[in-house]
Amino acid sequence: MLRAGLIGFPSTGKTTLFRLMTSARDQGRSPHHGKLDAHVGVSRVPDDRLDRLTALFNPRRRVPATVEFADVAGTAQAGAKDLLDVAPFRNADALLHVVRLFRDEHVAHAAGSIDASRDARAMEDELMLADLLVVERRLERLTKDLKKTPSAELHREEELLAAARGCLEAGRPLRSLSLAPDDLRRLRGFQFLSGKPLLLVLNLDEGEIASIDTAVASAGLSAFVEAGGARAVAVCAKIELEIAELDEQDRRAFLADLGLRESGLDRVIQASYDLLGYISFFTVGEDECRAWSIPRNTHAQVAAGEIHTDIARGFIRAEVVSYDQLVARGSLAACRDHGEVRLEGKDYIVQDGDVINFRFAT
Ligand SMILES: Nc1nc2c(ncn2[C@@H]2O[C@H](COP(=O)(O)OP(=O)(O)O)[C@@H](O)[C@H]2O)c(=O)[nH]1
Ligand SMILES: [Mg+2]
Repeated sequence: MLRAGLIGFPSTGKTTLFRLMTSARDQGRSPHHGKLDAHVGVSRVPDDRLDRLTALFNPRRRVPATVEFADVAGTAQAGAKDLLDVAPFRNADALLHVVRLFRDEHVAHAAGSIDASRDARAMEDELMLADLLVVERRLERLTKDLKKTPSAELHREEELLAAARGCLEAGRPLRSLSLAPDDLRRLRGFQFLSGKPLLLVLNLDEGEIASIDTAVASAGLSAFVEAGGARAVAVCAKIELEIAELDEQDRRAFLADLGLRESGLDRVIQASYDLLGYISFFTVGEDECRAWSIPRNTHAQVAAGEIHTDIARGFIRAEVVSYDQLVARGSLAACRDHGEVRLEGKDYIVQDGDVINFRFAT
C-alpha cells in the first residue's frame, strides 16, 4: 500500500484535500503538548479495470487498492524537522506538498501573498535543512565510532553521508542523488525527507478550474519540478470537496459542467502512482475481485508477499493472464483454451494489469 504525507504551510488546504481524498472528518483534535500529531485516513483507488472484472466474475466482494494519507492534526504548524518525529510522515513513501494558489481574503496567508514558486522552494529548503541536521549528527558519531572500531561498512556509510552533505549544501534535494541499490539500502533507515518522492499539489481558485491542466506551467513551476525530480498536479480542493459530497448523479453533472474529466481524487491518486511508478495487478474469483498496488519491476514472489507472506514463502508458480486478454475472451476458461494463461516463476516481473493466481505450498 502506498503511504503519502500531506505537508505545507498553514492554511494552504491540506486538511481540505485530506477530506477530499479520504472522506474523513477532521476531528479538530489539538495535539497534546504542542507536539505534532497526525491524522491518518485511507482512500480507495478508483479503477475501471476492477469494475470490469467485478462485472465479469460477480464476486461476493470487490476490494480496491488503497492509499493511506497522513495530515497534520488540528491547527499545529510545525517545521519540516518535526515531521521526522511522526511515524506516518517519517515512513511515508511520498510527500505531497499542498501549495496555495487560491485567493481568499478571509483565509490568512502565512507569507502574505500568493507565490507558488517561492513556497515550493521554501518547503524544499526546510526539508533539506532537516536532512542536513540528521546527516551532520550521524557524521559526528561515525567519526568517533570509526576511530574506535574501524570497519568497511561504517567507512562506506561515512562516504555516503559526506556525499549527502555535499548534495544538500549545494542546495539540491537528496532525491537527486543517484545511488546504487546497496547504498540506497544503507541510507534507507534515515528516511530523509528531501529524498522522498515529492508531488506538488497546487490548490487553485474555484475560478481557475477550467485551466486545471495548464496550472503547473502557469504557476511558473515547470523548472522547479524538473530540477528537483518532483511532479505536480492541480486541484480546487474546496469546491472539489463540495462536489465529492454530492450523490453520484449530481457529482457527474457538476464535473461535466465544470469541464472536468476526472475528480480531484482520481487526479491526485493517478499523479501519486505515476510519481512512484506504481502499477496494479488483480486477483479474481467468485469470492473476491481485488486490485493490488506494487512498484514497477516487482518480481512475482515479492508481489505474492503483498497478499500474504505465506504465499510468498510457499511460492510455486504464478498463473498469469493479462487484463486485456481476459476481458476480450470473457472468462479464464476461454483464455486457457487459447493458451493465454501463462505459468510464470518467482522471478517473473509483474506487469500492469496482470490477473494472477498464485499457486503455493503451505
Ligand atoms: N477559497 C478557497 N478556500 C479554500 C480552498 N482550500 C481550502 N480553503 C479554505 O482555507 C482554510 C484553510 O484550509 P485547511 O484545509 O484547513 O488548510 P490547512 O491549514 O493547510 O490544513 C479553510 O477555511 C478552507 O475552507 C480553496 O481551494 N479555495
Ligand atoms: Mg490542517
